[in-house]
Amino acid sequence: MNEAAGVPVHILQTTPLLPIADALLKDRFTVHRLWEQEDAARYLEEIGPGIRGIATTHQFGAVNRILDQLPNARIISSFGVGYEHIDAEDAARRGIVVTNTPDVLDDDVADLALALTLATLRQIPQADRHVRSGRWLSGPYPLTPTLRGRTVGILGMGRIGKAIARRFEGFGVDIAYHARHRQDGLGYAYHDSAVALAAASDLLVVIVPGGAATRHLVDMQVLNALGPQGVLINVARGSVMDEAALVEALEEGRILAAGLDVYQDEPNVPARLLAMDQLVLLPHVGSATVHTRNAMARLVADNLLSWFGGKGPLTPVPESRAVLEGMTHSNLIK
Ligand code: NAP
Ligand code: 8YV
Repeated sequence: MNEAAGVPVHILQTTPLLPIADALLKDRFTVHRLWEQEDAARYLEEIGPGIRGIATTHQFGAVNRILDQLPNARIISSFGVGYEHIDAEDAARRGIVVTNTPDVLDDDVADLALALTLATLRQIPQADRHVRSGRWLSGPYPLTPTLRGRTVGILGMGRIGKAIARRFEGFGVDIAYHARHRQDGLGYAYHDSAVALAAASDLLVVIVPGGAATRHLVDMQVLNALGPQGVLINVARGSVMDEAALVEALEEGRILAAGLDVYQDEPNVPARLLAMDQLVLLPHVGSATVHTRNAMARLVADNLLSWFGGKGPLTPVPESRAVLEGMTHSNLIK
């Protein structure tokens, strides 16, 4: 219910969210659950004009494809910090604000990046398999590569990149980075391209956003620059990585090993990656703790509650600034 106006506010929810978000949304809005409809297209025709806000997730994909049917929607609240599945500029042209869920997931994603790094270098899953399979009875596990003496290159020095860098500081390694801009006051070496960063590093952690601008930013040139002792950790998006080049680089020993949380075509992982033992493969679980996923789900709901309470969005994406500029408090939710 929009308490100010005393009329129900209709929200379209494209995909399931966690119970914490369901409860908050149900309490205040009339929620239309698209994934439960047998004929989604027909359902949208019926209820579309009445919809004023959208709650969505990465799983739904390109939400812009249904915006023509939602002419009165003014806000898209998306689960996840990455929002490359939404064309936020197109939304802005339609006068629609987009929100995502930054900050609340930084620590868990950074923890996972460090865990994946150590698991890859010290071959923790492989060593676990050595014990479980009984092979320890026939001999010790072989010696592994190390973090010691490595320079860690961080590709992307935003919220999560900084949280990862802070954790690596505790491991006593040198840290370098590349992003579009050099940041004043950061005590890490800046490199002006991904290739230059890889050449200066022997462990590359990728944490830039996905989308067209970063597609295949990590290509064969970057992998060659990382070198035969180099290790790649990707906790960003599969699209950032030229996956075919990665397979080739690993098979040919152009780099030593990799730890991956994300893939080009999730949940499909190429058989050639699955076949290699110098890889640690995770199923996109960077933020996947109960604590963090609940915080993300709550923020999806809170953005809608704040907007329809006339207080504006809590965490709008940069492309939505143009929509928000010029809006006064009184016309924020019109
Ligand atoms: P953020 O604060 O926006 O930081 C992004 C960083 O990437 C910034 O330093 C930015 O550069 C840099 N960057 C953007 N485009 C670039 C380009 N074309 N070339 C080089 N650098 C570029 O984002 P965040 O909150 O840290 O999140 C980063 C990404 O992590 C998300 O978008 C998402 O895809 C991914 N993620 C994955 C998981 C998982 O489960 N594995 C979980 C959460 C997030 P400037 O500083 O110069 O602007
Ligand atoms: C989520 C993520 O798992 O926030 C992101 O960008 O990649 C993850 O935290 C993903 O968005 C789930 O849809």
